[in-house]
Amino acid sequence: MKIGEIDINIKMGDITEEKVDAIVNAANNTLLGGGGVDGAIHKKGGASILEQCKKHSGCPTGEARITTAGNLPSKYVIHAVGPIYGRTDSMDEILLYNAYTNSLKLAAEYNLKSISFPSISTGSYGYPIDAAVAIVKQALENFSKIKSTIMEINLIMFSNDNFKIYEDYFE
Ligand code: AR6
Repeated sequence: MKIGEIDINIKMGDITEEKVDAIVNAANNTLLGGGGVDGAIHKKGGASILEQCKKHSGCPTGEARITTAGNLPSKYVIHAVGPIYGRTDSMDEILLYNAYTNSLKLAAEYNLKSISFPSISTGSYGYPIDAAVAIVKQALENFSKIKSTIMEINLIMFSNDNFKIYEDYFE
């Protein structure tokens, strides 16, 4: 489907296998790795990603930082930090929105064309997928109104349940 000029693809898969300009990591404030997507990216991507992450000295929630992608097939990794659900009162929505929007803005600053996102915050950070998908769509719609180099956004789902929820919502 398209949102504005941008192709949006909802797919099942492992984000570490995406051959795109940038994959987004669901990172934490330290940017020093963890489990889930973060663990998979650092494990497959190798030590050069961690070396670059260390130089960023962390990342506030809702923001994003960029590194190259080491041994991964993408060119860059954008490390975005989503909120831990329920910790920040009414700030969860805006922080998740910011994590997506700031990742897209950073990709555009690097003149990138294609980017793949995991479902940020909906794993160990506990954000309900039905609430998250509405925020993701809003972020993509608003970003599409700004002129940028981004032509393709892939939303990579790791479970059939999440895939179906995304497909239903985006339709
Ligand atoms: N490809 C695509 N999606 C994946 C993959 C993968 N290889 N692996 C897991 N998912 P999570 P969060 C899905 O927990 O909730 C880490 O420890 C997963 O099923 O990775 O933002 C960090 O260091 C879920 O739907 O990220 C942080 O401390 C989604 O990706 C914390 O977890 C996000 O799950 C961040 O938690």
